[in-house]
Amino acid sequence: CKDKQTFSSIPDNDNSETKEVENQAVGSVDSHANQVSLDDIPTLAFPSISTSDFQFNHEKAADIIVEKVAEFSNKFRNARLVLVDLSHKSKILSLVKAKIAGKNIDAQKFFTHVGDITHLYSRGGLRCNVIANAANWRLNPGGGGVNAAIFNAAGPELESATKEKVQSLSPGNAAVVPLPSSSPLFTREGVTHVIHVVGPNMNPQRPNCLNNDYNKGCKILQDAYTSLFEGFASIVR
Ligand code: AR6
Repeated sequence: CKDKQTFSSIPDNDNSETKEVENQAVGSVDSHANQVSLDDIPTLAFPSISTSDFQFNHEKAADIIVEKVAEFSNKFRNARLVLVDLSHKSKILSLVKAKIAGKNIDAQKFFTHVGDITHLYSRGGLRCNVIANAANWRLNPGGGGVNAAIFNAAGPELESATKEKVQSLSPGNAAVVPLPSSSPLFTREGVTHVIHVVGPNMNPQRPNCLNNDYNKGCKILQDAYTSLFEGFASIVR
């Protein structure tokens, strides 16, 4: 099985995903093969919020990801959460995988994946109908990192859909934006929604820097993931 979804003994899912598995409690049943199509399972792919440009401490961020995934993943009867990063050398993916081992989290409902979040299906065979964006408070396409990648890949459709929905977002909050079906991310990757999330900023070169105040920072990052996962739950429902 190429659907590598465990944390310690099996490396990240880095290429194509097995599209069908034996019938489980998730997904829709194919009446002919009596199998479940993984493509049909609502899936949120999310990057590690704040840990690159916003310079948030990776150990603390990993603790919060694990805490929030543990809180939410088993609440989803029929949905998956996937933490994504670009490289096999990703420190945050390694930390999360180490910290999650031994926790009571269903490996079908949460796993990690190495790849570009804008090409999860076309290059990795992983269907994710929802992707999260580590956004800036203005919800501008610019900057770098995953924000620029998602706005570039989605085309002007995402910018206009975002502006229709919300003008700005304060740290710790998320906004769900339905993606117009003309967007290349929709047609090529099957992404129907983007959830913008603004995390805490520890980078003095960026707005709203918390000056190393990790009491505030951790609270804001927890709120950001809560808001992200609740936003995803509102789509799945
Ligand atoms: N696919 C998957 N993961 C990615 C990709 C990608 N294409 N690009 C980056 N990552 P960052 P932040 C990972 O810096 O720290 C922007 O300028 C990356 O390796 O994108 O929250 C915004 O406008 C890291 O693990 O977001 C904001 O101003 C994670 O995504 C600011 O950066 C987040 O890295 C937000 O900074």
